[in-house]
Amino acid sequence: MSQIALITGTTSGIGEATAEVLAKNGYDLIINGRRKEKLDALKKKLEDAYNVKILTLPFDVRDNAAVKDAIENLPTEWREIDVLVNNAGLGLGLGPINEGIVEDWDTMIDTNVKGLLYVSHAVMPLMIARRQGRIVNLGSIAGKDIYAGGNVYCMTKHAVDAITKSMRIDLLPHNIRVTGIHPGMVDTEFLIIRFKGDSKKAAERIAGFTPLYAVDVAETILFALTRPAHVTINELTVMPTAQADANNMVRK
Ligand code: NDP
Ligand code: 8X3
Repeated sequence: MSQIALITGTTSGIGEATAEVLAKNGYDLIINGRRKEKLDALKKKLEDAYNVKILTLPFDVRDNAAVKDAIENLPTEWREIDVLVNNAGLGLGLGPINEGIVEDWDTMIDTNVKGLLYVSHAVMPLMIARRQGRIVNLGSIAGKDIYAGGNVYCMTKHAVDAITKSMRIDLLPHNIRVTGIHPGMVDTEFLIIRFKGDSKKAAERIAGFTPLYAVDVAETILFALTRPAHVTINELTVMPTAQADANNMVRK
């Protein structure tokens, strides 16, 4: 029987690429994001290309009532979730903390931290009942290092790192394996969103070196998921070759 993976934030970037890589490898998918039309298009694309089933589940991860409702009302055949990929997230702004915008801080904390908790809280009981499951949390190099102007985004990703480690301990008796994935810079819509549509600033951030592409991260996730049952990948940090850490890179 095929495994079922629920991936949050599949309407672009790493989530979309992960959906494609997992579909190609035979997973049936529950795909989430807020942009319903993009979810519908992805469902069609993946069902046409691969022999898998896809359920679209649009909700805002910040809305705990919507998250609970969506998971509690999953059709019976979709309730045995084997894999949860907590991917939905964003950065907003890159500047000194004293110039930060409080609404942006709220959005990042509500999405990257509280959203991940809400979705996990709804899905964990389904995994615990079956004594099996995998949770993959998208952290970042920003959850391992701090860089100038990263402040609140870095804080949210440090929180993801902390909660990933906590989950691993608390879910150990339930046979649920928990993996943190920590990418360096990836060329996705993330950059445009971070700079609020300023494509020049977004391009500058990855100028002069080859960044990661979303598929590179998706394949890293697949690697973690395809280890034998007795092996858990606790975490993987995946970087562009030109980037050593959050603060050191070579640009041409
Ligand atoms: P994208 O902007 O390309 O994708 C983000 C995805 O998250 C979209 O599908 C978006 O869908 C979804 N999303 C955002 N907010 C919500 C919400 N409130 N509810 C549901 N879905 C939401 O970015 P990436 O693919 O680059 O980012 C994915 C993850 O990887 C994030 O957690 C990010 O922090 C992390 N990451 C990114 C790196 C990078 O350099 N790009 C590096 C390291 C980590 P929609 O708008 O339709 O809701
Ligand atoms: C996104 C990567 O280095 O811009 O998480 O923070 S970085």
